[in-house]
Amino acid sequence: MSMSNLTPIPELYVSAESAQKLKAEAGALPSWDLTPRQICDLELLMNGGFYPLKGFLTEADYDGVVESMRMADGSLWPMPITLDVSEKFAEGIEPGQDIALRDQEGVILAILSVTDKWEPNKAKEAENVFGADDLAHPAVNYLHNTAGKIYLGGPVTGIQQPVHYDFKARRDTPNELRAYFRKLGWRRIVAFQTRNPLHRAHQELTFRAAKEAQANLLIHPVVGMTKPGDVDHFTRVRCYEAVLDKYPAQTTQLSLLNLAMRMAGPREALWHAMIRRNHGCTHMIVGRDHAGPGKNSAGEDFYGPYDAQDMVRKHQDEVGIEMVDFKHMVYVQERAQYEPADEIEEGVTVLNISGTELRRRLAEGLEIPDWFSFPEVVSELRKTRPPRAQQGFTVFFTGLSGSGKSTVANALMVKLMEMGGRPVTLLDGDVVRKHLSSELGFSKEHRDINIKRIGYVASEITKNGGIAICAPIAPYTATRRAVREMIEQYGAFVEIHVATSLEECERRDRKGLYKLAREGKIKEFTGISDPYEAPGNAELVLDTENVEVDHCAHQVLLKLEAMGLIKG
Ligand code: PPS
Repeated sequence: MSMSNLTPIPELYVSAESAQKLKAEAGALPSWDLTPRQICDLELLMNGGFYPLKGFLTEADYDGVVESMRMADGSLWPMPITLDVSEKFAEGIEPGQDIALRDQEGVILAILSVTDKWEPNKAKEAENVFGADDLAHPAVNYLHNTAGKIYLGGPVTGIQQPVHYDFKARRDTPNELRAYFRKLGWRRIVAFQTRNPLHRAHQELTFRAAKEAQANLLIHPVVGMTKPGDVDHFTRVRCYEAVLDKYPAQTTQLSLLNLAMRMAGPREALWHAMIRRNHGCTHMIVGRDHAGPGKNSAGEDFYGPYDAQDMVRKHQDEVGIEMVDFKHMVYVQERAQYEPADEIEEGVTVLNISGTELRRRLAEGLEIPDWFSFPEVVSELRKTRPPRAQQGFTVFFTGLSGSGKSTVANALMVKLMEMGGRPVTLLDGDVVRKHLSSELGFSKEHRDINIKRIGYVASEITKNGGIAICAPIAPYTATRRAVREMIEQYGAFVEIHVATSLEECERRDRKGLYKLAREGKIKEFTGISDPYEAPGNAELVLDTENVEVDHCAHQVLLKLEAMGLIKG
């Protein structure tokens, strides 16, 4: 790239005046409601973050990018930026047509002039771009299970930026950052890409990297979409702001990047480097296993630890950004300071706290020493991840009709209320069917809808720090798993199989339903004329035969205590 790192970069926006006019005209076009990931991609396309792209990839560009990281004209680009749509939507669209791209509230952000429409070979895209067609990779999973079947490509005309309500002052377009660097006279700028909270080691390594490159530092965290399970960006930005104060004044800037990461390791690192170049940076720190997605389905790493560094090093001249090695910093107890791990002599005491250990300490409310992180950062993390005994959670009873789910669930609720501390809600099968699912019957489809509604309410309760106790039959394993996944984003999911046998339930027949079911007067009755798939991985299995209700509820309390969810 011949242009200086600080001259303006081409954007895809039209003038404010034309935007007004286009927007009015675009109302009549077929319109596509962008997904959250597509909104991230579109923002960076329009503001020059994805320069030299001028729109969503055409088929020829896509083929080249997937095959060899080169577009049809030979220019380097490692990541397919494609507009995936449903088959149904694609049926009505032909090349030559314009479509309006809308955000999730329906605001028109851009116009796509469609030149290409095709069905991609997703298995090939997965193999080439992500290294394996393995659903354990979050982007491969997205490709097969979330993305639409058809891709549309063509140039984009930008009308307006996606709206953000959070941290507005910390969001900068490439040209805003370039102008800022120009104004401050910054010529050499090292970018630090991150999706995690920064601790002291990161602060030390980034500062050292900037010093060694005789450059200023840009902390450039991703706030668009990161790896599922990461600390949410609201918390992280409050942490970054606290860390920003620790750098010498005027050396360092913080700016938020609305990127949707793919966790594509080497290709992703190169993509990150190009994006940082577009934002006016001259250097970028690349670490071990940069943008790695974790383990594949065979339990091995998707990429080699230095693949990302090799990739960026190989292309850095062509991109116009220099890679800076990420120095692994460790705390040397004797000297009470951080030092690069490869410069430390034998015999000194090196301290470290792994990510897993940090999460354990947060979950259990244990000490996190000052040498490891800044107190302000720890306090933000503690607010978001309070100890387990203060977090919300869900207890999910499952079992046959008449197994005793409701009785034990009621006893548990009373005991938890007696202990106090968190609000408790009981979502009993019968209660739910009265208030949430009164229109539903007992077909597989209706049972699934019913359980997913319960799961949704329980996940909201869990998110807000309460205790949800659910007691439906929930006969299907896959549906219970879906509910577990929904809830585990926010807190623990404790599945309890009330394993009273069918014979015993039928013998008790408390509601007289089994008799009616046997007579064929109730259809699709669980255990008689409809299946019950017993859980294989429940946290607890309760046998209620010849056991007091009180004792069953007590067993649940002991389990909750062992999991750290309540204090004994
Ligand atoms: S499910 O499968 O989880 O959606 O069922 P659930 O919402 O828990 O509702 C079960 C209660 O509905 C009564 N009932 C039936 N159960 C099973 N199969 C059929 N066909 C049926 N028809 C009515 C029954 O009283 C269940 O209550 P519990 O408390 O489980 O005995």
